[in-house]
Parts: sequence; C-alpha cells; structure tokens
Amino acid sequence: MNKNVGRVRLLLEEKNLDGILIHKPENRRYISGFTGSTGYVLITKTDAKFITDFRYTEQATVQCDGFEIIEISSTKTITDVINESVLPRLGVEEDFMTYGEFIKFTDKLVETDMVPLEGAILELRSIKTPYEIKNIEKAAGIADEAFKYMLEFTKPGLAELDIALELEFFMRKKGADKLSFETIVASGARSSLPHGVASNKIVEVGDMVTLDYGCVYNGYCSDMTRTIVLGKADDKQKEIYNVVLKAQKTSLEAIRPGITGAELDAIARRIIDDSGYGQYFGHGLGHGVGLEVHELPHINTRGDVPIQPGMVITIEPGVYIPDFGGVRIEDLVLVTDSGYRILSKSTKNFIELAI
Ligand SMILES: [Mn+2]
Repeated sequence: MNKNVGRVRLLLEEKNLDGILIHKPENRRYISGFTGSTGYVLITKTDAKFITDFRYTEQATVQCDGFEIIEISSTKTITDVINESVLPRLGVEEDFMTYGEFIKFTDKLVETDMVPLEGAILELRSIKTPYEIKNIEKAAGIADEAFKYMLEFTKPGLAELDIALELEFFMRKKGADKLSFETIVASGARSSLPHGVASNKIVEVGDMVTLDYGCVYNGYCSDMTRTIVLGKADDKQKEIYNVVLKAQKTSLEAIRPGITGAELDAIARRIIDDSGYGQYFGHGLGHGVGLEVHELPHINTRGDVPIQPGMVITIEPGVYIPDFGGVRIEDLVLVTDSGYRILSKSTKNFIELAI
C-alpha cells in the first residue's frame, strides 16, 4: 500500500493551512490507498481521516490503514465533519470540486475558509516513490510483452479494432487492471491522426500502423507508441521514421535532472524542423505518467519546471502528413540522479513486418 500522508502534511506548514480536503480519485488513492469511487481524505496536523458512506466503510477500513474511518450519511454530511474539526483554513482541490459542491461548502461551512491548493498534490505526485516506480515498471513490462505478441498477431486483413481488442485481452490476461486509455491503432492514411482510436478500417499491405497504448497495473499507468509497416516500407516512410527516431533518441539522451520540459521539446522540434517536417509535428513532446496517464510535469513548450529524479515522463515526437500517414515513437522514461532509465524496452528499429 502506498501512502503519502507525510508528504501531504508538509503542505500544511508550507501553505499555512489547518487542513487539506481531497476527493479527486487519484489524489485520494495516492494519500490513503483507497481504490473505491467515493470518499474524502481530510489531513490535519494531528489527524488523517477517511470519510465515506456505508457502501465503502468496510473497504476503507481495510485499505486506509492508519486512517480514522468516518461514515457519513444524509444526517451527517461532509460539511458536518469539517465543522466538527474546526479548520479555519482548509485547502481544497479547486480544479476538481464542482460548482455545486462549492455552493454547498460555502453555505454550510461555519468557521472555515476554502483555500485553493493550486495543484500542490499533483506536483507531489510528479515525483514517484520506489513503490510507484515498481508498479509503473510492471505496467510497462506488460505492454512490452504485448508488443512482441502483436508483431505475431498483426496481419493484413484484420480491422484496427481486432488488433486493439487482442492487445487489451493479452494485457489483461497478463495481470493489467485495465487499459490506461483507449488504444490507438491508426493504419495507412489514418496514421496521420495523432489520436486515431482503433476503427473498422482493415489494415493492408504497405500500411504504416501506429500502436499507442498502455495498461494500468495496481493503479499505475504505462504509455508507449511504436509505428511499424506491414510488408516493405517505401522511401518516404523510411525517411519519416528516421527523422522521428532521431528526434526521439536525441531528446531522450538529453534527459537529466535540471533540464526543463520546454528544453527537451525544443531539442526534438529542432531536428524535425531541420528535416523539413516541422509543420507536421503539432503536439508536445511528452508528459508525466503515474496514477494518471497524463500528469505533471509538462514536457512541452509550457514545461518550465526543471525535471527531477523520480519523475516518470514520456518522450514521443511524431510526424503526421495528411493523406499519407504518420509516425510516432514513444518511450516511458524514469529520470534518475545521473540521467534517465527507459522503462518501455520494445525495439525502436524500423519493423517491416513479414507478411
Ligand atoms: Mn503518451
């Protein structure tokens, strides 16, 4: 079980708060270990409370070891619990709380002012604990096994959806909780769609096929992309692949503590620009990965935070040419004290699948 109460408690001091109320599912799980769908975590200087309703009290008692479990109902609500605790300044998730909750809290809280946490929990989550890294590595390992299998499975005549379904079934049989996002299988001209979720399209000889997928293991996500060709590649397909691979490897090799996401993005972008394909790389270079498949840090032009050991990020440049096709190559990477370690180990050699 992964609990980060101590890390969160430091924020009380830092932000001059009396309590922190969390209910975004990934933040709640990060702090308490709770995997259910409803509940609040309330952290104060002295207490760690898990507040939920009848459906989840038993589960919370098992999962939220070290927490006081409080059951709420129609007669004892979350605002009653907060009022009992007397918390003049309460940190809340302003980017997750609904307007309805805001109105209710404003109306019912007696001596409590709500203070926006401004993404503080998301920032904490961007640096992974060894427990988290182990789980992400496991998710990445399942995805690697799946890639090998998909190279055997994929053949002309299958629909993209057949490929996506087989991929999901394989990963779940290997122990994945679920997919980390809807699998992208984009073939032929559709491969120019950066987020082309699998469709009814039949994959054909000569198609480039982009597989972008990941699974969740013990709550933690993986994310990887490979592009292959069915049969022999033509010269333009090879050229684009090599440009993207060079951008991917060069930006990857620049990873070290202190460099920013924007600097990494610029390294990849310059290579693609110099090759003449700059206009076809319209998205950011990468993103953080953890309990969510897209989380901090930003690895794009907005990424002004120096990256730190323990962050897990993707590096995924791409070139997408309308009516022709596209290539994206994505690795999942752990930032280490001395540089980086790649967690997605599938080959990046250009694969011309024998058919
Ligand atoms: Mn990604």
